[in-house]
Formats: sequence, C-alpha cells, structure tokens
Amino acid sequence: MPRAIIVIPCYNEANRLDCNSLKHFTAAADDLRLLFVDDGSTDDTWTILEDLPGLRLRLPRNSGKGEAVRQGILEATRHEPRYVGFWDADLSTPLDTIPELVDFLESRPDLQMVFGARVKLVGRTIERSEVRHYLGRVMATFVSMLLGLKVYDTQCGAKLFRVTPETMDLFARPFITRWLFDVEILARWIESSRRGERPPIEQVLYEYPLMHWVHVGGSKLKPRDYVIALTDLLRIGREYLW
Ligand SMILES: Nc1nc2c(ncn2[C@@H]2O[C@H](COP(=O)(O)OP(=O)(O)O)[C@@H](O)[C@H]2O)c(=O)[nH]1
Ligand SMILES: [Mg+2]
Repeated sequence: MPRAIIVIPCYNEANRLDCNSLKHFTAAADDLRLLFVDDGSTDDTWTILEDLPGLRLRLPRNSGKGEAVRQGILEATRHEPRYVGFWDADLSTPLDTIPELVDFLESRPDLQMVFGARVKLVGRTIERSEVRHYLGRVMATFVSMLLGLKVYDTQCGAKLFRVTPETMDLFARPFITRWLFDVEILARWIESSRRGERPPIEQVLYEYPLMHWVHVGGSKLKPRDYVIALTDLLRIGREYLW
C-alpha cells in the first residue's frame, strides 16, 4: 500500500514530460506512487505514459485540469493511500519536493492539507516572468479577499491532502470552473466550516513556501484565461460563499 499517490494531470504533454526524472524518482521512492491522468490528449502523451512507471488513467475527452485531477484523486483513493496530492506535469515544482511535503504532513497530524507556495525570498529559487508574477499577485489578492483568508498562492500546482472523509468530500462533485478549482477546494471547505461541519480552514491548511519553482515554457494558460478567471471568481462567490 503506497503512503502517498500524486496525480499528474497531462494534456498534450508529449514535449514537456521529463521521462528520465519521472523514472528516476519512481525508482528511488518506493512508498510514493505517481498517477498520470491523460486528459484526452491528441498528441503522443498516452504512448509516453505507457512507458513510465506508475498508475495511469485515460479520460475519453478533454475535460480540463480540475476534472482530470478530480478523477485522478478518486482513482488514487481506491489504493487506500494515506495522502493524495497533485503535481504539474511540467515539474515546475521538482519531484523531490513530494517526499518533503509528505513528511511535513506526517509530522503535523493537526493539518488536513498542505499547499506549495511560490514566495520569492532571498536564498530560494522562484523563477517566473515579471508579467506572470504580478498578474498572479493581482489574482491572488482577489482570491484572498473573496475567501476572507490570508492565503498567498492558491494556484501553485503542488498540493497534498491527508486522505480523510472531509478532504475527499472536496473532490466528490465536479468543479464549476476550469482553472480555479484550487480556489473552489478552499471555498468548499469554508462553506462547510461555516455550517459548523468542519474546523476553520486556518486550522487545517498550511502553505509551504517552496525552495525551488521554475516556470517551464509551453504553458496552456492564455491571456484571456485571466479574464475568464475574474468572472469565475464571481461564480465561486455565488456558488459557495455569498
Ligand atoms: N487535464 C488537463 N490538464 C491540463 C490542461 N491544461 C493544462 N493542464 C495541466 O495543468 C498543469 C499545468 O499546466 P501549465 O500549462 O503548465 O499551466 P501553468 O503552469 O499555470 O502555466 C500541467 O500538468 C498540464 O498538463 C487540460 O486541459 N487538462
Ligand atoms: Mg506550468
């Protein structure tokens, strides 16, 4: 039984998948498994995944990162791991951060989830273009206001959850937005905690400042996605919070 299963959503990632790093990581970490979700890719992604060690799931058509992650997590829980998470296929967050987050969550039984946070501090390598950094900061500020939570970085693609009925309930239904499902995860928790069914989010979530995060080109996020994201924030507010 693996201690943790990490879902890697892949949509047309044939050119970006770093097979050597993925194989090397899997060989070295025997209590951690990767679960690749091919989200209806139209390139060679599936063929490449068939050659990688780990679990695989193939979705019949492209459904977006949130749904791919959700399906992956539902599949992962069937193997009864203690922790599940998700990680971007471009390995902007290096794979060796996975055991670090798992150990951290293990050492903190009070926590339900730990999110990687890209905080530019001296001594750490956090590399993003200025434009993306500042657009990201504006978005993050709106997200923080919407949720009423001093969260710094909801959009980092490195997240880990303790497998409990409460955390798995966050993935029970499809998300309503394409790119802001991470915000929805928090909004869902906050909605239940307001009903008195959960402790406050501040007691169960920890943002873990990453040592290393480097933007990898070939992103599928387009400028218009930032505009969609703003309207999606309002939809999240209406659906869960207001
Ligand atoms: N399943 C799925 N994953 C996607 C889709 N678009 C992007 N991703 C995945 O989301 C992760 C981050 O994507 P990326 O394009 O690097 O976004 P960025 O890092 O936010 O610029 C990668 O693992 C992608 O494969 C999609 O339509 N479906
Ligand atoms: Mg990326």
